[in-house]
Amino acid sequence: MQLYHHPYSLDSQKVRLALEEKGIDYTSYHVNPLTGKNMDSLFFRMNPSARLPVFQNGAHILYRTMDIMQYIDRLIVASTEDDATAIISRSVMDWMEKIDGWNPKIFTLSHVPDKYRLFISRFIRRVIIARMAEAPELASVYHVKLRDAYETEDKLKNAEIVKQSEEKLARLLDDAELQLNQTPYLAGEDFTMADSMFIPVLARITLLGLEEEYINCRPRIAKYYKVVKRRPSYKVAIGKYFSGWRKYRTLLKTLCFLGVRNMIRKVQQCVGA
Ligand SMILES: N[C@@H](CCC(=O)N[C@@H](CS)C(=O)NCC(=O)O)C(=O)O
Repeated sequence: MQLYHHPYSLDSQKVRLALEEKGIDYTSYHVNPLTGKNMDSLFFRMNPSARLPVFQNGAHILYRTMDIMQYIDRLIVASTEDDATAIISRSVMDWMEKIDGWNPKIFTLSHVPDKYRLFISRFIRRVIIARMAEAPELASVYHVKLRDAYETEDKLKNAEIVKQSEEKLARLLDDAELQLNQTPYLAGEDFTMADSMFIPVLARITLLGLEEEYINCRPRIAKYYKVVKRRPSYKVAIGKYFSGWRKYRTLLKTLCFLGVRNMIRKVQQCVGA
């Protein structure tokens, strides 16, 4: 089994947590969307949405996080005698759908300083155009991604869209706070797929430095977050990349790559001029 993912991708974190929790072994391929690696024609041919994560088991390729999560659960069913322990229950599924219903893109980008966001957005648009020239037969699908990038910039200028995304997150967190007042985990007494999907949302809030506003004011979530961060799965899928100085190392690697690329481009422009 192969997983194409990146530590920065929130949906990738959901799947990696689930795989760790279930003890499923897989080959990991990093595809950094911030450096446009998801636009490389080889990956793009397999996955024209260019979105992460992608899960492959032989000829079976899955592109939607919800599908991957359910597939992982079915893998466990197939390998255990006790079906009852592995089939996703209605309440777990309800939480998974609710969490999946919040798209972190606008929320995340609206909290990144304009200077960096515009730099990366411009860089990715250039990557798409370059890849389009290399693989003209994929031009129409690359065009969709280009349009996507412009549309995202437009959405970020629309205060109402940004507010809606914040409000949707706040509602999700309020519901979770109510639930965690009654049970230790989102869907009951045990850690489930719903928790694997929820923890990356909390980790994203932390990464953006918004814990005070979104987590600490909700005491049940704050307590739950402390508990789940002690799980080995959290350490492998998230903590390893984002705790303490490692957070800067992960970011630095991306920034170095972008900086060097930018420098090369400027040199090429000078030489060409
Ligand atoms: N196929 C995914 C979509 C996941 C998604 O939007 N992934 C983001 C990272 S968390 C991504 O790959 N963005 C890069 C892009 O849209 O080009 C799903 O249905 O859950």
